[in-house]
Amino acid sequence: MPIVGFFSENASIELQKEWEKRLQIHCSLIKLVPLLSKEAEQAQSALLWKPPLDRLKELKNLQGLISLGQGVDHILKNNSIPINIPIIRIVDPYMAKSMSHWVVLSVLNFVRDTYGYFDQEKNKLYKSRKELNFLSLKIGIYGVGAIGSVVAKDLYNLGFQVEGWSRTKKEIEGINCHYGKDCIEELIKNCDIHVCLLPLTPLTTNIFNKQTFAKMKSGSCFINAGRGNQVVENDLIENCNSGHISSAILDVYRNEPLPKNHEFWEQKNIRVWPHVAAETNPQTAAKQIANAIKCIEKGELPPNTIDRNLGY
Ligand code: NDP
Ligand code: OXD
Repeated sequence: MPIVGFFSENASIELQKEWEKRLQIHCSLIKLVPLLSKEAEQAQSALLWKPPLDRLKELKNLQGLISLGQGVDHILKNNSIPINIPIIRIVDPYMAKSMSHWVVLSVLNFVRDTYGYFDQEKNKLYKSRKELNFLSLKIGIYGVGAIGSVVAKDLYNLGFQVEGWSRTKKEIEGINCHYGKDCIEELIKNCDIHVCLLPLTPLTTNIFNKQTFAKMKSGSCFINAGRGNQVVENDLIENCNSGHISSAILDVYRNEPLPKNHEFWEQKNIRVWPHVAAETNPQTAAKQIANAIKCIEKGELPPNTIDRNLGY
């Protein structure tokens, strides 16, 4: 019987039960036990979101770690997981579409000046505002992987010009794709709306900083649903204060939950979302997780095992 250690930050026992029920549809023998319980000592695999990493060191039977999200930075955080333990992530088209909805919503709110109209409504002001011509707006998608490629295509189908950036060469119909460290400039300098959907790795940490913001067009919109540590937050605040970045829509932060005294809350042109752009859906993700658990039991490498050298 596969015993799986379960930990999801702030989650209730009900959530654990919900996951167990969903996983048992695909493998009736799977049993989830709390990662911090004695029983977890028998677990060969663990299903995790922001786990206490020290606890993993104590579980000597672990043969594989499964992320409860598409990102794995929460497991790799302090480099404590031995290289021979595979780390598996979710790759779920439901999440890609869900992210696409959030990015489209954010882009359209910027383009149609939704918040400007909300303010006018409060003051009973019936007046048109300056309209942006969407045909001339370029959107840069940083990270065109499982999620970013879907977002890029959906924005293109809405009539926007879309540029993509990745580590390796990509061909996506309708999207002007760039790759490699130096080519990030193509997006930074030429796009009006910047959307970060990158995984957090040493190479993407602090990638949006004073220098990158300075190179963006004045009045740019910045959207981040990748990871908070990709942005130097004080540099973003400075650029939002000066209006060089006219609007920022954020879903992820260096410290989560975003502290109550953080300046982002006060900034008029920054919108704060609580890391909900694309939430994991047990209904759609359970099959691949059950399969990963079965593979780990059999000593096989599951699909969507990350490359430890790349960190994603
Ligand atoms: P993928 O691994 O499928 O895609 C990552 C993309 O980033 C790829 O195109 C990859 O390039 C590119 N990339 C990685 N490193 C670099 C680099 N150094 N230079 C240029 N490009 C780079 O990941 P997903 O699309 O599944 O997820 C991306 C991230 O989105 C997650 O890691 C997570 O942080 C975030 N996320 C946020 C959610 C939220 O609710 N806010 C929900 C889900 C995910 P290449 O294709 O060449 O490998
Ligand atoms: C994820 C996330 O990585 O929700 O899946 O951030």
